[in-house]
Amino acid sequence: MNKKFLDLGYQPLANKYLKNYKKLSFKKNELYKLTVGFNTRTKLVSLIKKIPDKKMFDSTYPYKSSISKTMLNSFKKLSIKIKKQFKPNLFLEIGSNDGALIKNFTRKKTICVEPCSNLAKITKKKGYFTYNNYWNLSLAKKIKQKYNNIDLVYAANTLTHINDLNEVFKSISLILDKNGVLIIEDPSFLECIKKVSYDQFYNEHIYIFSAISLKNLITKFDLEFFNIEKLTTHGGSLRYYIKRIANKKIKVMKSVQNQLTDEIEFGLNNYNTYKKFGRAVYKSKKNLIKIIKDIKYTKKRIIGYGATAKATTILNYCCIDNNMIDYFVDTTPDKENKLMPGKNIQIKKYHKNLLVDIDYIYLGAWNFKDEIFKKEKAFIKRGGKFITHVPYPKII
Ligand code: JHZ
Repeated sequence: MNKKFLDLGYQPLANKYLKNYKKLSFKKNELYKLTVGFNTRTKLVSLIKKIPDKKMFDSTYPYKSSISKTMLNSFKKLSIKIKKQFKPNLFLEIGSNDGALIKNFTRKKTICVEPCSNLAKITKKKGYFTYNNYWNLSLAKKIKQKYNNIDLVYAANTLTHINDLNEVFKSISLILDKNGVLIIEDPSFLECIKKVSYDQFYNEHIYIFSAISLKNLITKFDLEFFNIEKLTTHGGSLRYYIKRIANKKIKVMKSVQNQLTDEIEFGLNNYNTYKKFGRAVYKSKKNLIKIIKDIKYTKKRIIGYGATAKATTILNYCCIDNNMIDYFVDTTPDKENKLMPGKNIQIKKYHKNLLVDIDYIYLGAWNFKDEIFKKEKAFIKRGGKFITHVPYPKII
């Protein structure tokens, strides 16, 4: 049974940046109720109202994984590990985006799957074989007819965006070699709850996995974890290494039980933990609004840094508009001169000069705090301050 524990109000689609301001309406399906539930049987956390994938992932999807050095480094490191440890014959990536990971592999040995045609075009242009498709059973059957030696499947920040998880894993199981390895990485719900990073919830993130819930899911497909790595990316993620249960050549590492134990001890099996998180979110909202209002009372200027999907949740839930935040800066070309979804806050193409007479910066991309702080030494040196809501609203 899916029991609600969080209500983030009416929210627009997170990655739809409009050029001109318009008041969105839920009657016209421009705003959707964003509520989150915990399934007491499967332990899976999911949005209660799910949006059809075609509405979210289309030919205008703006997010590019290559936009940050942090992600490029993380993918580079992983590619070295994959080549050394698994030596794959044929590598398939689900949700290859702009090829931030795949570019570390040779073209002959790779297959990309990407539903957004603007992104699929990028990897195609670079010479990587790319299926411009959603990941589903009919695509998996097509791939299976052509290839029978896919021994590594990888998906980062992708599977939690797909509604039918049973179909997702059935499809992976169909194409994966019997000794093959599946690697998945996604934000960790344990980290999300510890950091009260409720902005991980927006319409694209249909699910947030815990190791407990993912274990329950993959077991149905005769799959099991053999390693779980903790990552600092995207605010604290887990990288799950998965194999078929029947494959005894690969040993299951201690890290698997360690993660499961940590989650059980924290109470992730328990609905009360989720209800407590819901209350912490409400408190976080109130405190963030107070910080921003107090600053505005002193007539100081605040801008946003990183027009993230996550920031859409914050702005709309906390009712923050351009009376509070003057504008956002962002390096993504497709977000330039557009507005934060649901709000009248403009996004400007990042330039150092835009920070010159600014007193405070709200960190929309708090998950890249280290990278941003390194870049904005001059702002910090002259006394500029950052505002964040993670792990609790504060000025840094
Ligand atoms: P970032 C997206 O979420 C959507 P978002 C998606 N659903 C998902 O799961 C995650 O990515 C993985 C900008 N930036 O990664 C670039 C700067 O301007 O936190 C991006 O617009 N300057 C697929 O949008 C944004 O911040 C910088 O120096 O929440 C970061 O977006 C840096 C480092 C970033 O994901």
